[in-house]
Amino acid sequence: MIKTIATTPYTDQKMGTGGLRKKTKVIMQPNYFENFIQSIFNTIGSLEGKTFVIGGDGRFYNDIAIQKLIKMAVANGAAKLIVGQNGFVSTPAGSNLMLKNHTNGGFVLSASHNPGGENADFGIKYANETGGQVPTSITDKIFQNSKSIKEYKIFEAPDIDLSVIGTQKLGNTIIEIIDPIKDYVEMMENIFDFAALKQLFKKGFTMRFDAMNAVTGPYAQRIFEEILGAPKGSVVHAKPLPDFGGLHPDPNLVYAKELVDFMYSDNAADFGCANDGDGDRNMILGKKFFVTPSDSLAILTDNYQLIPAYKNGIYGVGKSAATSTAVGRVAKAHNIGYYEVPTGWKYFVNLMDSNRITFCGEESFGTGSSHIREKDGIWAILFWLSIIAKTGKSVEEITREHWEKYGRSYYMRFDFEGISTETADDLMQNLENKLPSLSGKEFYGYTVKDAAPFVYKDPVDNSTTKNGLIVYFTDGSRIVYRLSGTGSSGATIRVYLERFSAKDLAKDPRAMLEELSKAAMDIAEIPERTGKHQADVVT
Ligand code: G16
Repeated sequence: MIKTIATTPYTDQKMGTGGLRKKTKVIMQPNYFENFIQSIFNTIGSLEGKTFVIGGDGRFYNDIAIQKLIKMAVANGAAKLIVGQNGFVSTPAGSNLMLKNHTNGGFVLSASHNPGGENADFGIKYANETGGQVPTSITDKIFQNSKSIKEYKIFEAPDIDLSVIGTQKLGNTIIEIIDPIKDYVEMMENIFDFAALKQLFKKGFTMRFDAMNAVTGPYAQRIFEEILGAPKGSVVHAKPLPDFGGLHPDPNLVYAKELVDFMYSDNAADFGCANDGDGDRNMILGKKFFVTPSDSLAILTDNYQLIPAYKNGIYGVGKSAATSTAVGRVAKAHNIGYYEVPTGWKYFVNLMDSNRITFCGEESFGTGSSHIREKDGIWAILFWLSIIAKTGKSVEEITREHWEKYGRSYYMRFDFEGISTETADDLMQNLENKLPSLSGKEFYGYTVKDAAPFVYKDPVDNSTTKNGLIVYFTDGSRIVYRLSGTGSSGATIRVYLERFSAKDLAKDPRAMLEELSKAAMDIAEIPERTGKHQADVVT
């Protein structure tokens, strides 16, 4: 039976860079989740005849939220729901299901790389028929709707058993419970040369994949261990847990420490990698060697011809403005399109749909291609393994040869966390106001060439987005400042540093960027305004 429930609005349901992301307890407030979902349904109009994909990364509250979501979609008249078995679907697998089944979009319940648990974070990523997260024009409408919502609809019924694969009906809606891994594996087999990868492992190649107790463990076990023949146990932290076993499932040098320590030990595997909570991010390591995400994007792009799905050519490549310019040099050499967009994967969607780009990436450990409309952690790993299989070279050799050919962008990101929203907004406003006066000024040996906000005009829908402030120096170095759009409380200021060297000086990025980081602190008056003399997280 369809029930209409009266509700009162919340005023904080604005989606950020990666959907709606909040403390779990905020989402658990009475009607909070329901209000948000109904606001989406109200915004997109009748659900009649529409099909959605539904899943999540298995974090705490996933099981309860998914039942509510299914029953609300039924009450609102959806024709069909494609649901991952036990409520699990990784973000890239979800995007694939949306595209493959020609759906109207879907929901992945995840706060991505944020920690999970009752005292941690929960989130909702909402995608439309593109298979990618909706543009700001729609998220703005959903937010407006959420501020005046008065009722929501839910179908009254016992919880659905999500453990059994097959089709059932609830109200007038068909509910298809699927194996969320099968279609994803098929897609990967159509992109990469699996025979060559099997050969690689046959020859004794070793890898460690850290799934961080999050959604991709079972995907990785199926692909790398069962299909490609990597030794059993190559995938660690493989069982998805509601609190990720206490891990912070963000694959970077700070949070994937166990993997990093292993890869820098004398027992290291030939290849190390990790994914985040919902499987869209990746980290790549060689023996005692780390590849920055910006370099990874450049290296994958340079090697596209080695992959069967791309060997006939790629349209172009996109990167977020904060990502290093390394891939720009590759795009130039290959004479392909090159686009710089604001932070957030949704900005790549129009570029992919209009055949402007094939590959894209962000410094925040996201890499992907137009096979779907989200970034894809396992795709990036299979790409790296393919390069290794085809060239016979190690991760370090591949990267060093790349620097030899194209020069090296020394790159680091500094995050200043837990700052009050007011302090962070003031800092950014003050910096923006003084940008025009910076030209010609010198900071620790670096002279400012130009400084301006980053403004993006989408070539497809002509919308403009302002995101971050960039200071350019005369030697080609850059500092990018922006506020995070994914935090669940307070504000995070991100500062991105880049320094180009035509030759690899084989130096530690920290040493190469020491003066530039001092300049970054001074220019934005970070110590004076935040009381912080160093970043909380450096990646
Ligand atoms: C962060 C990253 C972005 C990324 C976003 C969403 O956003 O900096 O590059 O697009 O997370 O990523 P995910 O889908 O993995 O959560 P922000 O705004 O916090 O910098």
